[in-house]
Amino acid sequence: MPRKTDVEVIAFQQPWNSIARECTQTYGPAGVAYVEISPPQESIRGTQWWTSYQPVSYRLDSKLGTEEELAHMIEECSAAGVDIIADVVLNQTTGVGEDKELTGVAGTRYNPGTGSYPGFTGNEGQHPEGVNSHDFHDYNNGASISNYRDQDEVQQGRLGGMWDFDSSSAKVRDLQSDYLARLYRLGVRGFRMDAVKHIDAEDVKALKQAMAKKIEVPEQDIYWIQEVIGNAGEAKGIQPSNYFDTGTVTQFAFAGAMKSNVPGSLNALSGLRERLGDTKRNPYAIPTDKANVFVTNWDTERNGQALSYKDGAAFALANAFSLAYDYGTPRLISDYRFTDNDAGAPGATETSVPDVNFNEACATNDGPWNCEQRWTPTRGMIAFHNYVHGTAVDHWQEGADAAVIAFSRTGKGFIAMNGSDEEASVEFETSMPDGEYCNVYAVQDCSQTVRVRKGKVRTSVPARSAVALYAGATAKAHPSSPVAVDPSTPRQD
Ligand SMILES: [Ca+2]
Repeated sequence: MPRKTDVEVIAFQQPWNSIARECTQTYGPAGVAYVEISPPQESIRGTQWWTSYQPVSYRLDSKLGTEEELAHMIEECSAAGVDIIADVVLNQTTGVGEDKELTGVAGTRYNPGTGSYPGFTGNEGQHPEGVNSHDFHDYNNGASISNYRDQDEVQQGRLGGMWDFDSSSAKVRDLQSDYLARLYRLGVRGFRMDAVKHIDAEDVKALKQAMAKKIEVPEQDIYWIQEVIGNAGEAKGIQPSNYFDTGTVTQFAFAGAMKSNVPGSLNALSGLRERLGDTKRNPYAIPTDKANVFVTNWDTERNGQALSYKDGAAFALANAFSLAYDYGTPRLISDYRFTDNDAGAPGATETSVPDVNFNEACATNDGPWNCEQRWTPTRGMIAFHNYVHGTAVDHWQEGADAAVIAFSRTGKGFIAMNGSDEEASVEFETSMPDGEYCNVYAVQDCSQTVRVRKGKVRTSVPARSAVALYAGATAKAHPSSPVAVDPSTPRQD
């Protein structure tokens, strides 16, 4: 059984020391391949989470930890079999503000009025002066983006009033590829490229080439996940297909499909892979090998366009679908409770986020951290995903209720999902071999098993829950667990 494949978890706004321990305790044993960290570079001060998206220098000294702690986390995670993906913010720096010296979280000075950011310097002493107003676009006298049908405006205008790097400049490219190369040399093995649709695809290509040259790794071997939205109402030049050459692309339409159809109309997810992935059919499609697939991220859980932890059991069910189905690279999130959209991580100050002891934070399902990485269905479905990797979806079936579906992964896995509010008695066919298997969605100690007899599964699926089986999880072969259900798991209601 493969220990890991391609599963990614966003450790949103979590300190490096906390992530390091969670790699050993949870991510590694659970079979997570990558943990995506929030931006590691120095940013503006403030308690809000979005301060991480307003960088002021290339110092690896952020609210989440120091460069030393970052390096230590990368080492610890790597030893646990988990690679780190860094969130990288290259489109913009801070909002344009008053002509006044301010300091970032690590003490670097900048002036948001004049556009002076002396902390953006090269790795080898080049560009010692940092960047100034000439290194930013000056589109339409510094106007903010308003017309998303105009490619130049989206890519050269200011995003919400923030200074927009001139990505076509040789100096900016040298600085930015230096930063990426430095992260790579520290051991970072993936890059989540923030706001890439706001950077011209040709500039993105040139940047990746420059990075590849510096680290002497072929471009196609450098893992980039690019944030592109794929809104059909926007300019052609900012659509996902423009960025396929430089890596995978975020598939927001998958999150939209989850929001629309989970839990009540799971049957409408039939053929989703073709609808979202077949570029011959849909000009905004993202082929499976280019699609980064998620139920939510930190933006969509705040703008109402996706399910989130607030949806409890339905959210767990949607995450299970993303891991059981065969489309794209799955990306989960580990986040915290919020009512105020701006609120930073629990206990965040202007300059730091306090260390989290996940053993304590995840001992209940109503604490300030949601602990999705520890939920029993998350662990079970990651193992399922890794086990069935490379097989196709077959035996797609629908129950009498539109909220009940089942499908198999050829010869290796079976899932029946019930999004309705009533328990469902089901009988489905499967391509799995006959036998008795652990229901890994419901329990992690194999205390619940389901039989496949003559190619059929006859069972009952609780409301807003699932029965998930894979051929590697039998009473004999299943790894032991001291608990049936992790205490952080949301209730099934
Ligand atoms: Ca831009």
